[in-house]
Amino acid sequence: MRHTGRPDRSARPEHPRPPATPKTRCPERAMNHPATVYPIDADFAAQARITREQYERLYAQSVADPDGFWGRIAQRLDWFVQPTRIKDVSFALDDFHIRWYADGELNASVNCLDRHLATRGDKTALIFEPDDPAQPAQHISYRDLYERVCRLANALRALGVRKGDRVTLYLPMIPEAVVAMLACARVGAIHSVVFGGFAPNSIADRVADCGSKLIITADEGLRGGKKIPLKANVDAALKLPGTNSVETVLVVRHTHAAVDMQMPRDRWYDAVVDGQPSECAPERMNAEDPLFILYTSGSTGKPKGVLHTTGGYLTYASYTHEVVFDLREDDIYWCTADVGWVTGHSYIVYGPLANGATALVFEGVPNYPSVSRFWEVIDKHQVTIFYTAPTAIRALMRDGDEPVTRTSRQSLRLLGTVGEPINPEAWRWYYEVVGDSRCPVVDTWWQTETGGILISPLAGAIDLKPGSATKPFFGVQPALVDANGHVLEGEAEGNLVLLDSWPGQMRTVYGDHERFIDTYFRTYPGSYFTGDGCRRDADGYYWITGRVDDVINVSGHRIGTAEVESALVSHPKVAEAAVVGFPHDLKGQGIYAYVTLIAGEVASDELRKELVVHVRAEIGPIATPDHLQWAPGLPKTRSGKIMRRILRKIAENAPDQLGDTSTLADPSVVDSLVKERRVP
Ligand code: 6R9
Repeated sequence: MRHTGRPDRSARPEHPRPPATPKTRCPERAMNHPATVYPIDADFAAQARITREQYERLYAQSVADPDGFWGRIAQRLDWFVQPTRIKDVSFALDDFHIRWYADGELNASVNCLDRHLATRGDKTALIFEPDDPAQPAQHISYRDLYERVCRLANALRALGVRKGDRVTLYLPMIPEAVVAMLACARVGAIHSVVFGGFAPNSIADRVADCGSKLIITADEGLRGGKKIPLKANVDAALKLPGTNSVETVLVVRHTHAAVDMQMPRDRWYDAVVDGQPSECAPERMNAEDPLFILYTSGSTGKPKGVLHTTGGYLTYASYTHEVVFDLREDDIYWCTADVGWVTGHSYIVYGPLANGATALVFEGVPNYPSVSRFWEVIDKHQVTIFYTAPTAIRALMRDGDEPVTRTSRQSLRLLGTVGEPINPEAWRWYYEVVGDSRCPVVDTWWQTETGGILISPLAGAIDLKPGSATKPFFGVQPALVDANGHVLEGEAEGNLVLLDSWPGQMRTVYGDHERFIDTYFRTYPGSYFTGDGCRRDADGYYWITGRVDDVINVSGHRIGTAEVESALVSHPKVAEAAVVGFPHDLKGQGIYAYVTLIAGEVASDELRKELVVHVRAEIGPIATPDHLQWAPGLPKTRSGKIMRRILRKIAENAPDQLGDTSTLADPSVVDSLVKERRVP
């Protein structure tokens, strides 16, 4: 969003120590609550890649000898130059560095394509299932994908894109999105995928931050029968300041809608790709050369450009994909995420394709044309592994069992979830109704910053407890700390940190290395701070309780409260705004905004609607406030800091738990906010 300079949020420190008392949304997550255990399925374990004994042994090895372990794992990739330096990491603030495989050279697109051609050239790499089920699905073989990527990579080079240049991708969930990512990787350009649901201001911020030279978009997107004006949004974004770096916009013809083409800037994708050779020499990349930037929300300021590099990220994405999903050669694997999120990067594109898997790319939504769509697609393409978000499960659960049970789903053998804590009730429905009590569920905890899954069950090795992300992946060393930074042992609840690095870890915030260190390494010196609260039970299982910072997780999408606040205050009638999350049945968390108007402005339902529309236009529909309450005043300390703890309690409708309000400059504002609360 654009910053209007009013009011200044930069005063909020980036690394305060959050209280180690994350809120609990389900009883199983609370201390001392016995959880149901689903023992390892014997049939599954009999053929699983990792058994219980192997998990224990490999985990111990991975922690005792990271160089030996990760050196061996890196052999799964094809390298131009084999790495000999494996792990070179220090989280110490006076000697901070994170490097993996630093003397290795490789190319990610070669690993996802070229090396499969000899053995898997005709194997389907991507199955494309369009938004409209009446349109034909497409099967794209590894050879076909390779040729498409090479043609686009040649076109990018012809347009002047060189190693290290940034390219923004603003595309629907269509095969070209995958092609574009891999074509960037082939020529060494750093892609920055911007989710198709973001508004022009958000595109402009992300383009400006990384100085993109080229944008690839489509005429329109299509989701649930609705058209999304992607090209028009890019046009609007490029009128905003800071976007002059963009020389070229490539436009994929998707819906064939008429769009404005501004010559010579705008070019049709098919026109530049046609006639390009179907071979393209890959750029040799150092393992630590950047692969991509992905913007994600933090607790302060504008979204940060999370930067991942080539060797460690690809090793980690491909290895976790194989082990966590227990991948076999004939699997049909479907992850329902959008490539605009990290889940799409690691577990639709890089992990599966590096592993030579068949991945389904779905353009649509779970409830179009009916709420059986997911299950129909599973039957249609005989999907064996299905990976989705708790919010989708909760939404579909509302429609009852029949839309599920009228489909077969016999092909399924493993289910996964990601993005937010799953409540045990939704877990059980997923397990019993969707998976017919036959398919283990892997609840995978990770973050944009971590590049791949860090905590998850391995279905052949670890008993399942609904709602728990269970145990750390190889090489991952989680710890719980209290507000003073003391590491808690045994059964405990606290803030989740990671004591050491793993190859998929982000390397920096693009253009702001200090912000990277400040955000993740200064709160608990010597450890990476995740921003999540967590409980460890007596069996050593991890239960993520949710964010403990000012990040709201709406339907698995991260939204910074500061972003929504700055969108609100950019409206001329708004003096001040404070935004908090509150528990929401379907979305996990909803967005609750408190707004103080400029003196003389009159609160009305029309203005409330106008402000909601304004936020959508500034950021995008995912940031739509669920509730907007007029606040004649906000609870502030005498030094002027907003006490969000109190606002959270009011939004949660727990006015009896406001705690100490004595340090407020004017305690009476709290009473009036409680009285005026918007009852959902
Ligand atoms: C992959 C992804 C990261 C935040 C993370 C946490 C929440 C993700 C979760 C989960 C509980 C899980 N989260 N997976 N919480 N159980 N299995 O979602 O990345 O968009 O960066 O979000 O999502 O709060 O910190 P990202």
